[in-house]
Amino acid sequence: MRASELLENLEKMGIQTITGVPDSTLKQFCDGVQTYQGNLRHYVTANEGAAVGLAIGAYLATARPSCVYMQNSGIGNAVNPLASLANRDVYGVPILFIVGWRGEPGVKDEPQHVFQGKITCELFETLSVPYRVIDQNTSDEEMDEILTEAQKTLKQGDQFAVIVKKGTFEKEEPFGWENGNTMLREEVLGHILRGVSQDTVIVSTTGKISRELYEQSEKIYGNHDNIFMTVGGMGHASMIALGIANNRQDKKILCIDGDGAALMHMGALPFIAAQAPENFYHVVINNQAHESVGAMPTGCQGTDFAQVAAASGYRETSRLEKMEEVDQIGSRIKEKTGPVLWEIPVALDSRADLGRPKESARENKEGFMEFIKDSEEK
Ligand SMILES: Cc1ncc(C[n+]2csc(CCOP(=O)(O)OP(=O)(O)O)c2C)c(N)n1
Repeated sequence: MRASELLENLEKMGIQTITGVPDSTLKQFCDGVQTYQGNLRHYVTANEGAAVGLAIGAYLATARPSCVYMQNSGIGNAVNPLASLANRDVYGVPILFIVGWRGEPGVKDEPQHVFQGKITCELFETLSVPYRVIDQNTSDEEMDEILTEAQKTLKQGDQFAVIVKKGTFEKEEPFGWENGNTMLREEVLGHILRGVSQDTVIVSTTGKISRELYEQSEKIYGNHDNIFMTVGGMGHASMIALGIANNRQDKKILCIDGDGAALMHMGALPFIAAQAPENFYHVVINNQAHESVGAMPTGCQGTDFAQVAAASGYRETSRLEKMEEVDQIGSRIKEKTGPVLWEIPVALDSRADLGRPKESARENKEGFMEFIKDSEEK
């Protein structure tokens, strides 16, 4: 199936707005959305619930349904506005969902996708959202049938979901763009690791940042026990780091975030600032994109995270544009009182042969908890 054909069909259904958060299963679809020549308005929102909000507003203004796309990990973010606003027992707002299915039962996937994958269809059943599953064998006629069924449901003011299996969409011309930055994310992470003392507790965000940190740490130190990888729960790394910081004031805690993840639950910044944890340090690796899932630009490319953190009340913030400045992070953590945030602009590149953690998520949790245990407890 070609993304452009599906998008044309959505337009024929009266859809004018398409909004969501990118996904790896939907990478080809997302590339197609970026390069689509038709008349759809496209927005990448900060999180999936925000996309539902935008869809509700667009409906109120135009009486037309919108399309909301997401990875199934994002269903949780969408549930609140869906159940308590869009549902027919409240306002009855039609929305067409396109959902990438990671962790489909029987298909090998990463630990963070297994349970979410298992409950994906059940969740839509619970939400009273009828759905159909498509894959690479879905024919044009079958797709027409599905969209006719969707159209009927939308006309009644209800929502409909199309759940997309891996490999459904044909390869598109990738949406090529540059962000103008030159430092490579993986090199920046290596430099941070070399600079910080090994007893620093690191909490890293969802996606390739954690995978690159893992590999760099294994390469430099032969272990990764001081790193907690937030493999799922995108956007929550900084609150996890805060939870550790408040309970272990004898340790320095460094959260390594992505711009897309920081945007997803941006309320964490003023909250962290209000708690004023003196042992909390925050890095935002900013490539203006969701690089891990295909490099679609975030919808907030101009955001200056250093300024946002400063306005939120962080004790100190700055933007580090040179590797020599990145090298100073370790000594600054020693000298400075938190919360401090450093924004680091990086290019869009990543290695094609980047690996994944070899241990199970539970093993990694246990190694990490052993690492942060009080030395007296050990
Ligand atoms: C709630 C949720 N939505 C979407 C995803 C899919 N996803 C995984 S990593 C990622 C991109 C993260 O972007 P950013 O934080 O900027 O880091 P980058 O990949 O650019 O280094 C996305 C969208 C997810 N895991 N969870």
